[in-house]
Amino acid sequence: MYTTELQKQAAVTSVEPAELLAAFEARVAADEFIEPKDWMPEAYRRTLIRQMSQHAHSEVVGMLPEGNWITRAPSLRRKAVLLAKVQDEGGHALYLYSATETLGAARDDLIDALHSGKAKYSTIFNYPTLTWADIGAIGWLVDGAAIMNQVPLQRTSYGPYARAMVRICKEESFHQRQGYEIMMALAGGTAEQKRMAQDALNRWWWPSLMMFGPPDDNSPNSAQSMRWRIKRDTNDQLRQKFVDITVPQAEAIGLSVPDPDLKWNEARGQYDFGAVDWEEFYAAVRGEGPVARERMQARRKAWDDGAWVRDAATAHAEKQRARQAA
Ligand code: BYC
Repeated sequence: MYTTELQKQAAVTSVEPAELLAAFEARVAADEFIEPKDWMPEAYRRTLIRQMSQHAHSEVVGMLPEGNWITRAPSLRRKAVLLAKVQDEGGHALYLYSATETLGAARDDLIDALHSGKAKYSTIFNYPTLTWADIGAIGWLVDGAAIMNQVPLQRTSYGPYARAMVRICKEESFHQRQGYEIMMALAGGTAEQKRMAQDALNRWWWPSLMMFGPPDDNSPNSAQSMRWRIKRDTNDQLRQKFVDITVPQAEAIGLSVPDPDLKWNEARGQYDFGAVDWEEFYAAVRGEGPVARERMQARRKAWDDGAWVRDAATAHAEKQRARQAA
């Protein structure tokens, strides 16, 4: 778990030698990447394990709402695209779990934490996907919000996390476009299709704004994560950017954002927007979202159903190892 004697000593005694800490901070300040074998403060390592594993869990749980629509996609083309997108999310989780393992975390422990409800995952995936338009809204808004958050993470201070983000962002960008294209088709279709698109936007808008996390003055982790350059922008900065980019996209396809207080502010060069319902957000964080229970049940069932695959893969690897040794 610990790659150098100094790391081990520092972790065991909780004493972080001042010169190591100073060197670490200087490297972060110089925008150098911190790599797995480098010394790092315990709290930095723990913060990364928390954020990266929760990010991985979000990708895994995020496969569920869209997975529900693979068999019901309205055409073969839509089905093939959705299948590829959901597979991409599984891949993102794998890169992120692997990157988290470089910090000394065991994958089984991370997965246990998800299944026992100890670890969080994004609140957004505790909302149901009621119509096909929700698949458009998820791609456009949820993946759109994810990109807004993840593009800066390509320059996060921990090397393996930053590099995982490069590939993830390329794929998320395709996901966002496929979602917007679904919304464009629906908004330009029959009156009923346009109504579906508007209804999906109405239901997904506010939960998408919540994805960026609590407001800055109520975000316990932000200040330290910004200092360590784990986070490169604050929750509120990213939320504002998302609103500014997304509102014109809604207007371009004739949909309206469900916020009576939304107004362009000429002086700021940004939109003013209404208050997010933070009570709803905290309830979802506590696992009380509309379909939170179903999501965790589906996740645990998938894990149990997949036991034979993991057993077979382990047996196969052992056989290969034994053959090579012989
Ligand atoms: N949901 O101090 P804060 C995807 C928690 S997947 C749940 O601001 P931080 C996709 C937070 O964890 C996208 N919990 O925290 C997949 C903290 O509690 P803990 C997922 C939330 O970490 C499939 C507490 O609230 N993206 O796009 O500085 C299909 C206080 O918050 C949420 C990532 O994970 C939330 N929304 O900032 C389609 C990005 N927000 O952990 C799409 C990586 C906050 O102390 N993560 N909490 O117990 C991050 O950038 C940061 O962790 C956050 C939160 C901005 C999310």
